[in-house]
Amino acid sequence: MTSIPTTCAYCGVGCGIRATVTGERQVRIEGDPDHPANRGRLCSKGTHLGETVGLEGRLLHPMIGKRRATWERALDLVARRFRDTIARHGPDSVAFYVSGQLLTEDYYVANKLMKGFIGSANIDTNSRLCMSSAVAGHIRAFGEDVVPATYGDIDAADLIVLVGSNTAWCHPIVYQRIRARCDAGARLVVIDPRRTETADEADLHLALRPGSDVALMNGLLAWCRDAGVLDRAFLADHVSVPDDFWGRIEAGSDVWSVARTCDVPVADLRRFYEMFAATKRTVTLFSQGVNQSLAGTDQVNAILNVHLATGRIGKPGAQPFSITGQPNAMGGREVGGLASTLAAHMDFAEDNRARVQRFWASPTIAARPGLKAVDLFRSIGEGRIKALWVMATNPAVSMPDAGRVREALAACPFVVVSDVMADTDTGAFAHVRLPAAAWGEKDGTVTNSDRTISRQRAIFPLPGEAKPDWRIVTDVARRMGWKTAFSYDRPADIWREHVRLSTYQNDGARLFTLAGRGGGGNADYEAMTPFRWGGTPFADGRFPTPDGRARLAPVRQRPLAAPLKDWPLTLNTGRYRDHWHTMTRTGLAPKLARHRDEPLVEIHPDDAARLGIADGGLARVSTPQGDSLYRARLTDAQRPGELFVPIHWTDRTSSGGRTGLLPRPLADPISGQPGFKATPAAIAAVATIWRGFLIVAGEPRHRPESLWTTRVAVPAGSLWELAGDGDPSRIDACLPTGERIEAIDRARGTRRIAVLADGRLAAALFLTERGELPARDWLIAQLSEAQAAPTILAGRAPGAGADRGPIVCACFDIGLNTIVAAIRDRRLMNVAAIGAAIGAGTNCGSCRPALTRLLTQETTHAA
Ligand SMILES: Nc1nc2c(c(=O)[nH]1)N[C@H]1C(S)=C(S)[C@@H](COP(=O)(O)OP(=O)(O)OC[C@H]3O[C@@H](n4cnc5c(=O)[nH]c(N)nc54)[C@H](O)[C@@H]3O)O[C@H]1N2
Ligand SMILES: Nc1nc2c(c(=O)[nH]1)N[C@H]1C(S)=C(S)[C@@H](COP(=O)(O)OP(=O)(O)OC[C@H]3O[C@@H](n4cnc5c(=O)[nH]c(N)nc54)[C@H](O)[C@@H]3O)O[C@H]1N2
Ligand code: SF4
Ligand SMILES: [Mo]
Repeated sequence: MTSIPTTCAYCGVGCGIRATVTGERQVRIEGDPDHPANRGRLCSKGTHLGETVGLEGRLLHPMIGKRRATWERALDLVARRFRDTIARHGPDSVAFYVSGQLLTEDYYVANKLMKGFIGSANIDTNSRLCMSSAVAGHIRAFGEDVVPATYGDIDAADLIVLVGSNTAWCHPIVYQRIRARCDAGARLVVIDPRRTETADEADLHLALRPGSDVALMNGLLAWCRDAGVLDRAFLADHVSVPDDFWGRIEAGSDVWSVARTCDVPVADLRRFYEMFAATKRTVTLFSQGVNQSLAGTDQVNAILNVHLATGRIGKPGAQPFSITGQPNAMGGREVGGLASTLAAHMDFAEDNRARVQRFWASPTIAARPGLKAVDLFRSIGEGRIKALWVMATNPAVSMPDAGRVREALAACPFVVVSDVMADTDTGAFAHVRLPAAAWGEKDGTVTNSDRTISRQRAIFPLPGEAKPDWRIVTDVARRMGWKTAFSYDRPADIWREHVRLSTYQNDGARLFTLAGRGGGGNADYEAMTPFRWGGTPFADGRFPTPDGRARLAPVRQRPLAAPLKDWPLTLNTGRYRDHWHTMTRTGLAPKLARHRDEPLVEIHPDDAARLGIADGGLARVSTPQGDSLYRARLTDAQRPGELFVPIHWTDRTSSGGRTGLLPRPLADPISGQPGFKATPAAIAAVATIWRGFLIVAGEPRHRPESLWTTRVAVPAGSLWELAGDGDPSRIDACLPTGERIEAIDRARGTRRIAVLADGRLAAALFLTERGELPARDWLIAQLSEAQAAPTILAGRAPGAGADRGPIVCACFDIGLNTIVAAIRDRRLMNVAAIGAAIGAGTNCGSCRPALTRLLTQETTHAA
C-alpha cells in the first residue's frame, strides 16, 4: 500500500497528510512529516478525516427540483438559464457565490467565466465574510494583498501576540508551534474579550471590550513613539506617513484613556506595551476578532501601523501575520475571486482590465467591482439578480441575517447549488443541484496562511456521477458558447494558465508571481511538492505601491455604542474545536461530535443570575434580526454583558443554535466584511417541562420534534438531545419497531424505553421531568454490542461504572471525569504526566490547552 501526499480538508494552516487507502472508501490518515506546515502533526479534525469519507448523505447525481436528472439536461438548463437571463437583463443580473473551500483551479475558472466572459464582477465568495478586511488592510498599507509572514517567523519570535484569534481551537497546529516557541522562552499575549483556551495559557490576557482594538493598537503606537522605539530610518526610507498622522493617533492614546476605552486594567495594558516595546522579534497574528467587525479594515491597519512604524516587518520573527480560515482562502485571493479584485492580484484599473482581457482573449471584461456578499444577497432579495450559482458554501446558514438571505434565495428565479452533500440548508432553495467531488476525490492546489502552495490529490475514484468543480464550471462555460477559452482537460491545464497570468506583463510591479512553476508537463504537476511564493516580501523595504513605500493609515477608534435598552447585551459568535462550519463533513465523525454536542450560549454568571438563567437550562437569544434557542452555560470566561454562541448548527442538525439568523446585515464600509462579532442582543430563559435524550442505531424513524432537538453522530447511530413542554409520549413514534422494555415513573415524570432487535439495542429513549439522566456514553457504546446489557434501563453497566464525563481527548475518547480522577489519584502535575498515565493529549494535541486548564483547576482546588 502506498501513501498519497495530500493536504488537509479544513483550515488555513494547510497541513500535509499522507493518505493510505485501506479498503472501499476507507483511508488511513497520517501527518506528512515532510510538509513544512505541520512536519507530521495533525489536530483532532485532520486526524479524524478518515471518518468523513463515507458516502453517507452525499449528492451523487444532478437534481432538477426534486427529480434526478442527467448531467446533459442539468448542464444545458444551467447554461440556458444564465444565457437567457444575461440576454434579457444584462450581465449584472447574474451572480456566482463561491468559497475558500474550492481549489485554486476551480476558483480560477469560475472567476474567468464571470469576469472575462459573462462580463460582470458579480462573483463574490465566503472569503468576504472571512478575510476581506485583511485583504483591504493589506492593500491600503502595502499596495497589494501580501502576507509577509511565514510559520518560520513564529519559530524565531520572542513575543507572540494573538489578536482576536482562538488559535488553540481554530489553527491548532500553528498553536502547537506557538507553544513550542513559548516553551523555548517566548512570551504569549492574547487579546480577546473571551478567556478562551488560547487565553488560558497566555502570559497575559487582555479581555478587552469588543470593538476597541483600534484604541488598543493606537495606544501601543503612541507608547512606542514615547519609548523611542520607532524605527526612524525605516520610516524615513520606506514608509509614507500622512501629514496629520501622529496628531490623529495620539488623541486619546494615553494608557489611562486606552484602559478606560478597552476596559482593561492599566497595569496589564502597560505590561503589554512594555513587552512589545522591548521585543524586536514580535509576531502579531490576527483573525476573525479583528476582521469580522464593522471597523475591520481599520483594526487591521491599526496592527499594520504598529509593525510598520517599529520596523517589525519583513524580518525573521518580526511580522504582522493575518492567518487564514479556509484551506484555500489564500488561493482564492491569488486568482482574484473576490468581487472587488479582478485577477492575479490586479484590480479594475484600465491597464489591468486591458491586460487580463488580452490574456484571456475574452470578448468582454468586467468594468468595475461587483457586489460584495451582503449587497449581493440584498440585490437578489430585491429582484435585481435573477440567477445565482452557489459553490461550496452554505449561505443560508453562514450569512448574517440569514433569515433575509433565505427569503432572497426563495424569491430568486433560478438558483444552482454545487455541493458534495445532498441535503443542506442552502440546497433546499436550489432549482438545480450539482454533485461536486469532495475532499479525497478532487485534484488541484491550495495556498495556506503562509503562502505555501500544496497539492490536494484524489485518493478515491469519483463516486456516483460526481464531478470536480472546475469540470462543472468548464462544462457550463462551453455550453454558453466559449469552447476554446474553457478547453481544459485536467487541473494541470488550468494551473499552467494561472501561472502564466501571474507572470504576464509583470515587470515586478505585482509581487504575486508563480514564475518558473508552470514548466514541465502534467508529470511535473503530478509530482509538485509544497513551495512558497513570494520569497521574503518587504525584506528589502520595498512595497508594491507606485512609490515603493508602505503607507501608515490614520485610523481612529470609532465611538463604542452604549448598550441599547431592548438589546442590552453584545452577541459574539465563533467556533468550536472539533466542528467545522455548518458541519456537513465533521458532523459525520462520531469522535468529533462529542467535544461539544450541543450549541451553547455562554454567559457570565452575574448576567445569568439577574435574568434567571440556569446552567444547563434553555435560553432564547434574540436580536432585531431574529432569535434562536441555545443551552445556557454559565462561565466567568465571558465578560459581563456579553454572550458567545457557535456558528455550526443548522436546520439539519438542530431546532436551535441558528446563529446566522442573529447578526445584522451590516458590513465594514471599506472591505464589505460583516461585523459578526458584536450584535446588540437580548436573552431570556425558556422553561421546559421535560428533558432527555434518544440514542438510536442509525437514524430514528423520523426526526423527534420537540422544543429542543439537536443531533450528533455517534458510533453506529445518532444521539438526540431533547427538551420540551408538550406531551413527551409523542416522541415514542420516532422509535424503531422491536421488542420494547419500559420503565415509567409518573412521580418523577420519567420515561425510559429501550427497543431491542434480536437482542441488540436499537434505541433508548430517556426522558424526565424532575429526575436525573444517566451519562450518554455507556448507552451509546451499547449500540455496538451484539447483546444489550440487562441493565439497559438503568443506563449504566451492571455494578455501576463511573461516568467518564464529556469527551476532552477526541483521539482516545477520554472524558473529563476520567482525567480529573487521574490527576487527583495519581497526583499528576503536568500535561506530559497525564499523557504518560492515560494517553490523553499524546496524539493530535488539540486537547492540551484543556488539560492545562484542568490541571490549574485541580491544583487551585487542592490548595
Ligand atoms: N475548529 C475549527 N477551526 C476552524 C474553523 C472551524 O469552523 N472550526 N474555521 C476556520 C475558518 S474559515 C476561520 S475564518 C478561522 C477563524 O478562527 P478564529 O478567528 O480564531 O475564530 P473565531 O472563533 O471566529 O473568533 C476568534 C476570536 O475573536 C474574538 N473576538 C470577538 N470580538 C473581538 C474583538 O472585538 N476584539 C478582539 N481582539 N477579539 C474579538 C472571539 O471572542 C473569538 O475567541 O478558523 C478556521 N479554523
Ligand atoms: N455568525 C457568524 N457567521 C459566520 C462566521 C462567524 O464567525 N460568525 N464566520 C464566517 C466565515 S469566516 C466563514 S469562512 C463562513 C463559512 O461558512 P460556509 O462556507 O457557509 O460553511 P461550510 O459549512 O464550510 O460550507 C461549505 C459547503 O460546501 C460543501 N463542500 C465541501 N467541499 C466541497 C467541494 O469540494 N465542492 C463543493 N461544490 N462543495 C463542497 C459543504 O458540504 C458545505 O455545504 O461562515 C461565516 N459566517
Ligand atoms: S490544523 Fe488541523 S484542521 Fe487545520 S489543516 Fe492542520 S490538521 Fe487540518
Ligand atoms: Mo472563515
